[in-house]
Amino acid sequence: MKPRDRLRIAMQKSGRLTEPALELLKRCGLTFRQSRDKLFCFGEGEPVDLLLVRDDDIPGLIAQGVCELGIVGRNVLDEFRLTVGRESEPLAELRPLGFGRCRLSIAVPQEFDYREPTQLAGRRIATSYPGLLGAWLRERGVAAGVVTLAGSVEIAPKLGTADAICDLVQSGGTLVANQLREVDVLLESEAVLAGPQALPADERGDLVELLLKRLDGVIQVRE
Ligand code: PRT
Ligand code: ZN
Repeated sequence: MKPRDRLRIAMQKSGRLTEPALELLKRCGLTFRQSRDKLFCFGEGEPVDLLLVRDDDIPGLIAQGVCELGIVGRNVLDEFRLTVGRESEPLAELRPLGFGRCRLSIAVPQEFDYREPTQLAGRRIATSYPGLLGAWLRERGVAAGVVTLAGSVEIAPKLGTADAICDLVQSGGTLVANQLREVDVLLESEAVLAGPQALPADERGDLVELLLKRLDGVIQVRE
C-alpha cells in the first residue's frame, strides 16, 4: 500500500474536548473544510486532515496507523496503554494541552470513614478505568474487586453494586449530588496530543515537527 502523504489528526467528534481542540488547531494555522458526514474533514492550507471520532477510539486509531496524531484526555490515553495498547506499538504523550482538566479519583459514600487505600481491600469499586484503577491498587498491594461499568458509575454505591467508585471529577458537583466524597486522586488529567513513539520517516514526520513547533508557540503565548 502506498504511504499517505497527508497527515491525519483524530479528535473528539462531539464532547467536552471538541471546541477547545478545534480552536487550538485553528491557532496553529490549520483550517478544515467540513465534509457532509463530518467524520473526515479535509485540511485546506497544510496537508493535514481531521478525523472526528469518539474519544475512546482515538488511541486505537493511532496504534493502528490510521492517523498520526490525536487530541485526547490523558485518562483515555493512559487507560489504553495499560489495557488493549499493551499489545501494540507504544504511544507517546507528545504535549499537554492545558484544557479538559479533571482528575481520576476514588470517591466513597459519606458514611465510609476512609483514611487510606488499604481500607478498600475486599471492597468492590465501580469504574470505567479498570486499567488505571487496577495498576493503582496493585502498587499499593490492595486486593479489591473492580466492577467495570461503561457509564453512570456514580450511582453504583446507591444501587448496591459497589462500595466505592473511581471516576473523573471536575467541579465535584456530581459526587455531592450522589452523596459521595472524593478521598484519593489517581491521575491529574487534561487533554494531550498523543502520537506514536516513532514518527513516520517521511513528509508526515516533518509535518508533525512543524505542528509541534507551532503548538509550542501557541501554548507559550497562552501561558
Ligand atoms: O462520545 P465520546 O465517547 O467521545 O465522549 P465522552 O462522553 O466519553 O467524553 P466527554 O466529552 O464527557 O469527556 C471527554 C474528556 O473530557 C474526558 O475523557 C476527560 O479527559 C475530559 N473531562 C474533563 C471530563 C470531565 N472534565 C468531566 N467532568 N470528562 C468527564 N467528566 C464527567 C465525569 O465522568 C462525571 O460524570 O463529568 C462528571 C463530573 O463532573 P463534575 O464537574 O460534576 O465533577
Ligand atoms: Zn468516550
